[in-house]
Amino acid sequence: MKLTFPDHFMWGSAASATQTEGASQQFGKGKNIWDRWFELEPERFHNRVGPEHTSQFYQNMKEDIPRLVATGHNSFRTSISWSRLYPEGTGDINPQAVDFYNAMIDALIENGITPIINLFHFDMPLAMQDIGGFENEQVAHHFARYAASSFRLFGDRVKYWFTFNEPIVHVEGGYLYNFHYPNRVDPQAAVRVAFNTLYASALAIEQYRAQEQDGKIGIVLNLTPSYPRSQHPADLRAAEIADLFFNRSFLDPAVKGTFPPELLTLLEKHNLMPSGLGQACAVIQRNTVDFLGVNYYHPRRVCARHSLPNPEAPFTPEYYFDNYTMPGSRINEDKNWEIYEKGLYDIALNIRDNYGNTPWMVSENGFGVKDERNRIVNGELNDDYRIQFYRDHLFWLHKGIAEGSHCFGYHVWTFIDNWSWSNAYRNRYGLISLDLQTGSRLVKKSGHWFKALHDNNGFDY
Ligand code: BGP
Repeated sequence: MKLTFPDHFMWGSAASATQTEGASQQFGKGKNIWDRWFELEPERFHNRVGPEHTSQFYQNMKEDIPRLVATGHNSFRTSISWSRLYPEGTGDINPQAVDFYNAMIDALIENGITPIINLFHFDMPLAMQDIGGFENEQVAHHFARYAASSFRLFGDRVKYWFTFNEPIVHVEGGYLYNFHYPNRVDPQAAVRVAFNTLYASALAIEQYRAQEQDGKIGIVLNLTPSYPRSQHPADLRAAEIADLFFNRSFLDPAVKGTFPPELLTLLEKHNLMPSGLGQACAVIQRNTVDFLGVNYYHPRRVCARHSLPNPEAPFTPEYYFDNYTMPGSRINEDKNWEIYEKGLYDIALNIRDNYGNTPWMVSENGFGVKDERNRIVNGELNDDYRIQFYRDHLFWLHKGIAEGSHCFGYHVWTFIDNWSWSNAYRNRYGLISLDLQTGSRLVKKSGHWFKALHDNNGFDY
């Protein structure tokens, strides 16, 4: 069966500034929270590899961009590093950053690749974190100024923008579960950070529209469908609440401009509602997205809690459910993530039916593998497992599109194996394998397969 995708479908991959650029404290860049955390606790990074040791896109950009063409890209998402453009987060612009991003955008376009530019991928400038990060509403305004400058500098050529990548992740990591700096467990702060992030996103969208640039702006959300263990009312309720906290908390305000009333009720019940939100809510309501990016790696399965929660413990959404491993599920053991391709179809229909069929793209989907360099034989890396993963997800995506969901692109994570936060190079995801010692690049079998996928705008399934 030949699966063909809509005309002008966007094929490509996603990456981010801090994960690829290297030169993390050179060429005028200010520190961000990753530079700081690595200085403080290098042992929390896999093999003690920090943000300086990335694929060095800053220096290799001119050679790497043709590799995008060789691996089937007609579009590519990366981010601007806020602390490279504004070393202090606000104040003066770093002219070297302007030169670098101009050269990158121009080179992408010269190679026939549509640039999709994101403004924030977990990388808060340290100077902004030092004044409270998104706990401080002022930082939302600084973000909007940085966004407005980016539109003014690059918006003549960049026509697809994202404000944030997976904004719930810096909330979870930094303020609930301790896997990002500032490593706090503070639900009150988490809610405020989440709220001010949405406010910052809406302010940036407002700035974009004010510049009348004839492009589109959206947000990337990691929508992880919540599946109940069973149809028992308690399990169904658990799944509904997980969905409220982990998906609808950002999806509803981003697309509809409003928060799910039940989420607000739950936050009130736990005394977590921030005060003084009126004006910011109006900004969020007025500035919904033109389109969505959806990152999908794995589903979430939940069931009713087996024990009563401790009412005195710091609140986390798990107050209302237990995570659940479905017997018989297929797991990527290297990540301990379930593989469930149909999740992409369920997302497609959810957006079609409950979010006004907003245009969207798969902005990340990928398969991380440990010690993948050991699989190189005679100079080739035959990552058939990854091709299988893409094929099966694309089958379900195609079905969702055939049934009317308005998806216009599919990006994998990622282009060249890249540094991934505290996991560093633990899990390799690239279409191209990176030798950490020499920096040399090797196109994996999936990279060649992706080129054919792009050239045929589809594949035989
Ligand atoms: C996504 C992030 C990416 C990337 C990816 C893989 O959620 O947007 O930045 O890191 O996950 O992550 P890991 O290497 O930790 O498996």
